[in-house]
Amino acid sequence: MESVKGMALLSCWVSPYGLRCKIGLAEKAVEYEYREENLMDKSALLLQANPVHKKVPVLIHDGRAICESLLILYYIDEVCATGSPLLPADPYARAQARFWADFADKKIFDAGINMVKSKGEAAAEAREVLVEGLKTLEGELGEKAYFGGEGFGFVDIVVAPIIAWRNAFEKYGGFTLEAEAPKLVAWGKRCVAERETVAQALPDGQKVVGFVGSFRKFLVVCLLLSCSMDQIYECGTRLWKLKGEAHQEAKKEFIEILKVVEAELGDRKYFGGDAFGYVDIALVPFFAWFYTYETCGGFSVEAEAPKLVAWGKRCMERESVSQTLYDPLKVYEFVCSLKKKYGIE
Ligand SMILES: N[C@@H](CCC(=O)N[C@@H](CS)C(=O)NCC(=O)O)C(=O)O
Repeated sequence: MESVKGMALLSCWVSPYGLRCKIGLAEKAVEYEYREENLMDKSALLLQANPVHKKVPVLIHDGRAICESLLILYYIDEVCATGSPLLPADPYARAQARFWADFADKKIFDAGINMVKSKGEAAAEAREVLVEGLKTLEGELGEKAYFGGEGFGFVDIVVAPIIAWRNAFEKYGGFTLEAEAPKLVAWGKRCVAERETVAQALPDGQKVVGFVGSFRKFLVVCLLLSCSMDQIYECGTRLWKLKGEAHQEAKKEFIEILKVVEAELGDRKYFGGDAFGYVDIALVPFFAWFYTYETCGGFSVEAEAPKLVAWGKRCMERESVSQTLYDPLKVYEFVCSLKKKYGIE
């Protein structure tokens, strides 16, 4: 593992799990290096440091990695003599703090993130867990200033990232925290007003909303992409393998798929906009198959989905594509040889 002297935190600015570590490190007055990770393109260091989950946050201390945000907080509390202790001294109070930290993970953050990542029934189920969790957490806070009593402590650190995620949870959950758990709102304001460690660590709630919005779009594209790729391949195979009615059905279905994919492209240059991106990379190999599909299917791809053909030609202007894709005639010859092998015709 790349040698890291002292402490380094690998995280992503929006990760609630990473944010609680930032607050904990600030509370312990620990000096450390912060390394922002791109979760779409994880660093070799992150993959080496957290080979099991490959997730942030990871704390690296003198070359050794500690994974999982709660374990990071326990660790810094034990090894750093600076700042104030994070966990209470009394064993029973410590056990209680650990209980609520675990509760916050499962019922608030895991549920909330599941909710914003899903749709339909799954999103509704996660929302229910989240809202129930928030109410239960509010019950635990009761009339206290902080979860541990008068002073800001461990459970506050663990839960604090909700202050930044609140807007996103509200937007995609269709509820307001003020209506469901007003004391938590007041607690959040208190944390920001009274603890610089919190105010400085947390990103703006609207920035988190923007991030979640883009992430949801990305997920929709991934879903469309994986469905389209499977469908094109499966339906395209039926086009050259089957005859009669089944062949006619495959042809109809194939043209429908082409139209769905073309509608997603719209008037954009590439699937992601002006820049050639991963959706283009994933779909463009089919462009070399269009000739085979239209010859075996008895239709013209250009007539059915002209924008898709124009997109394919545009992609072919890129050397990375033109040098990689096979000549469409070669693909057709290959399919003819397969047909002979399988005794089709
Ligand atoms: N239980 C873990 C959760 C960490 C987690 O889910 N991290 C997310 C970012 S919020 C991540 O790294 N995701 C990347 C991936 O799943 O590939 C913790 O408390 O540290």
